[in-house]
This record gives sequence, structure tokens and C-alpha cells, in this order.
Amino acid sequence: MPFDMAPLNCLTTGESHGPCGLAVLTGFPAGLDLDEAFINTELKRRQGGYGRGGRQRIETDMATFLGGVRSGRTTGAPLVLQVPNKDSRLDDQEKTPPVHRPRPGHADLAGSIKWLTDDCRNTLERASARETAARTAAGAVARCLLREVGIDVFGFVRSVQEVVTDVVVEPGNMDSLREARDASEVYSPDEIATKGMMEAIRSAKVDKDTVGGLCEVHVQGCPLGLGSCATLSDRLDARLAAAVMGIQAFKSVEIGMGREVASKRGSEVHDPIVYDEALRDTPLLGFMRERNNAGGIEGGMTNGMPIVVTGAMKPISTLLQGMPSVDLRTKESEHSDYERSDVCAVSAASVVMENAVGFEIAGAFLDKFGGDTMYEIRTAYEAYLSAARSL
Ligand code: EPS
Repeated sequence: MPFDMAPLNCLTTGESHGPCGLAVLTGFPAGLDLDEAFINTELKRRQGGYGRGGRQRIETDMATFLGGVRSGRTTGAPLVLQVPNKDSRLDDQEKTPPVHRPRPGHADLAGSIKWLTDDCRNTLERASARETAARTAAGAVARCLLREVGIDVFGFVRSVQEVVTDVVVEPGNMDSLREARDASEVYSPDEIATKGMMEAIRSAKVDKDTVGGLCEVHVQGCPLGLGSCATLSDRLDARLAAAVMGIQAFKSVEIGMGREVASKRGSEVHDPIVYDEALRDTPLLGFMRERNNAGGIEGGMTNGMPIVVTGAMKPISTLLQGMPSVDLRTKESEHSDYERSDVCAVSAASVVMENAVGFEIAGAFLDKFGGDTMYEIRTAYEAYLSAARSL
């Protein structure tokens, strides 16, 4: 997604209160069955999570395909998908007035100066996380492809403010964790932590404040060798980092052990390699690790272990209590303007991140095994696995 030269690409457009969000996707092969129920379930999940504001009671997000799909199957042409906005009122000056007092932490100030206006409205309409509806749908399309080649993506909320779950994700428990996550109002597969997270959100709401948290995504089933160490733009960790940092309000991203590597010795950080013949027919090709501090990526390439990515979302910058700011017309000190908003959108962000990561993995998969049709892609993938096994 972040590198425009990548064969698989996604461009979104649309304003938060415009008629719709749109995504134009290039690089998908012909013959991919789109699971529209799955795509719309991801959109529905993205709308949910405890701490969301009034907008989600208005919208019922559904993706409609306007190009590149015939009878539920891709044709090889660019895909165009649309997510309509019910709360469409961009040109209604009364309901959607100019905004002159930028919110600290938001795009308001920098965007207004960048586009040479004292009205933050254009900036905030585009900077809004409403854009993530189209991006989530785009990622869910990519995951239809990943599912066909046995690659599974799972995202959840690791923490809200200071409440952290210590749940351990393993190849064998991902399905049960997914069930537990889907039963949690904050998308965290831990009943006790869920209660604590909800309490943190409730308390922030009472104080007219907001909270952030950590989202974590695991990808299982990738073969060794996706991404590349040969060029900077093909490094999968760099691409994942760009995709995650591209999500509204994200301030950091880590792969595997992340920043903790800086305070440890090499022998504690690097994951010893063992060979297990019983795993020769899995994507690991037998090369097993007893731990996964690398988060599944070494030298910018997948090493067969699950990919683990963590992203930190800051507290939403629209505070009901406001923050000290300045009126862009008078330069006088004022409180920032308030726009209807969420108290916490970490749950929604975990869905966005899950699908954004899925899009990048599909991009790396198509870089290596790409072709005009799903048939060619499957054939190339099988040929690669068979050649790698016979080394
Ligand atoms: C957002 C402000 C709120 C959120 C919105 C993101 O929108 P509104 O101003 O219309 O109430 O609900 O998120 C979404 C609309 C969404 O679908 O995720 C913002 O300022 O970023």
C-alpha cells in the first residue's frame, strides 16, 4: 500500500461527511472469488467496539463493487469499491460548519496551513478515520486471496491505556482466541482484561477525555521468502511499518520483540534454528524456531514463523473538554473546537490494522508469485515450495 510502484496497490478517496468512501485497487489477478459476507463482516466489526461515538449508530457500512468484478469474481481489471455514507452533508454549511480552532493532536493545524486556509474543515474531513472503512474493505479483499493460499490473519486489542492482556497467541489457539475476541466488547480475547479496558474507557468518557492503546496482528501460514533484503522498498518489515503507521492516530509500530531488542544481548534476541523433518511439508519447510522474537521476519523477509506486528494508537484528539488552542482568524487563545467523536477507537483500529497488514502480505505474496490469474499464482506457489523442499 505505501509504495506506489508495488504491483498490488490501493488508493482511497472520500470525505468523512461526503457521499462515500472509495478504494481503487490495482494488481489483483482474475479468478479470485470475493467473499462479500466476509468483507462486510470486517466492515461491521470496524464499526463496533466499546467507546465509539454517535456516528456508528447512523452508518451501516457495506462494500459495493463498481468495477473489476463479475458475478462475485475478479476479472483482472482494477477493482473499485464504494462504502456509502448515510451521514452525507459536506456542503451543508449549517450542519457542517467551518472549523477555526484546531484540535491539538489532530491534522487540523498543519493541514490548514498546508492548504492555505483558516478553515480546518477540508483537512479534518479527509484526515478522519472514516477513511478506514474503504481501507478495511480493500484489506478484506486481499485476505480473500490469502485465504486461498492458506494464510490467516488475526488482530486483537492488546491494551487500552494501562490495562494490558497477557494472552499468548500460538499456532494452535488462534481460532479459540478469535472466538474469545469476538465475544469481547473491546475485541480483546481476555474476559478480565476486557472489563478493565471498558472501565478505562468509561472513566475517560466521564472525564470528557479519550484513551488509546495497542493493537496486535498475527499472520500464520506465510512461506519463507516473502519480501526481500535486496531493495529497501521490498523489505516486508518496512512495508508493514508504513502500512501500520499510515493508519490514523498510530504513533509507533513494532515487529516481534520490537524496541526491547535494544536492551538485550544477541543470544537473548535471536531465534535458534532447528530442523524438524515432520514440518517439511508445512510453510516452514522444516526450519523451526523455538521462539519468535523476530516476529517472523529476518532481513526484510518472512522466515516461516508467524508474523507479529504491534501498533500503538494515541488517544483520539477530539476531547469533549477541549484543549488549549488558538483561533486561526484572530490568533487569540481559545479552546479547541469539538466535533462529534469517539472516546476510544482502539477496537476499530485493530480491525483496520488486521486488514491493512493482510493487504501488505498479499502484496508481498503477489510480488513473488504474481500472474494474471489465480491459476498461475497457485501454480507458481506450488513450484516454489517444491523447489525449496528439494534443496
Ligand atoms: C472521526 C470522527 C467521528 C468518528 C469517525 C472518525 O466521526 P463524526 O465526526 O462523523 O462523528 O465516528 O469515524 C468514523 C466515522 C468511522 O466510520 O470510523 C474523526 O474525526 O476522525
